[in-house]
Amino acid sequence: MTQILVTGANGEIGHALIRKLASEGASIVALDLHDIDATLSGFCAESYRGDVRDAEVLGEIGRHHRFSAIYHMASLLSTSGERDPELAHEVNVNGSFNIMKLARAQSGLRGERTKLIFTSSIAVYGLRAGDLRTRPLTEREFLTPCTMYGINKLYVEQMGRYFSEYYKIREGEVPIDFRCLRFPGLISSETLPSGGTTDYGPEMLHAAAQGKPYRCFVRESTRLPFMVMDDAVRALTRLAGAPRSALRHQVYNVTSFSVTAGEIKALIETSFPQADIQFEVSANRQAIVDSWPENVDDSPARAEWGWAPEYSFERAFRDLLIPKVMARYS
Ligand code: AKB
Repeated sequence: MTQILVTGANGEIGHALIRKLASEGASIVALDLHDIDATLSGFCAESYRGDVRDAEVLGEIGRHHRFSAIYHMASLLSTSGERDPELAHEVNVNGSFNIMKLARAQSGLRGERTKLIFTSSIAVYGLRAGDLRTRPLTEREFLTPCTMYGINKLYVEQMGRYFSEYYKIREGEVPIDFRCLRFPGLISSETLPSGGTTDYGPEMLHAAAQGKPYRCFVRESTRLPFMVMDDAVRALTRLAGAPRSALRHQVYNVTSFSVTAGEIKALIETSFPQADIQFEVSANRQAIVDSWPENVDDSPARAEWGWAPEYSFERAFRDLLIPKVMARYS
């Protein structure tokens, strides 16, 4: 039986994705640096504790399973990457290279292309002072990232494209089927991210729901694209399910709404009027978000595989996030 491997299983996206894949009847193998969360283990056929940098663990996984698809999410995020660029490079690049080798081996063993679904980010863009941040960027412009994380993501995008489309050195080699989404900031009611620079969005919400004060580390006027986790997971599974013949690209932007930190605060305050949210800007983290676009153009995803978010800004907070965090912390 073919299975699906999920790396970074305990992470934000991993949590939501595993539940969704399990609800669709998939047999899931989970990989994470730590023991799989108790809340997830019931959804997985098997789970491994291990590091994507460890070729031995990946070799063992590859010997015991046949994967039709691998969702590769294990990664250090942008702020963590700036704190330790060497570790970020090891995990985000060398770890991804190991996963790519696993996908290639699986394609060979199965005689069929294993899908490698990779989560990239708006961090691949690098705008500088004077560049217009308001125009939605296509997948091909301003690819001059200013963080180690963005550089790592961009490189893995290119490596995936190479192994998917160009690497034909060995006779009879079956290429991988690389598919990649560039995500904006993600907001979930279930989990909190750690080490990212868009974290202020979800952190503000969870702090307000718990009655805790929150000091937002970017300016009130900072505008970035965001998406709720439900839409992110739908985008991933929809891209994975699209027929290869429909796809003309390997890398797709997806987005839902573009809002300022002040607008997020104001909407949260309509449900949590006592929320103590103030702005105390961190120059380093502000510089990171200032290099990212205010919006991205996701028209290729819409045209080629029917992407459309279900949640606008108001709907996401009023109908989904706020009721769920209220129930969670009450
Ligand atoms: C981060 O802030 O590092 C991530 C991202 C935008 O990829 N959320």
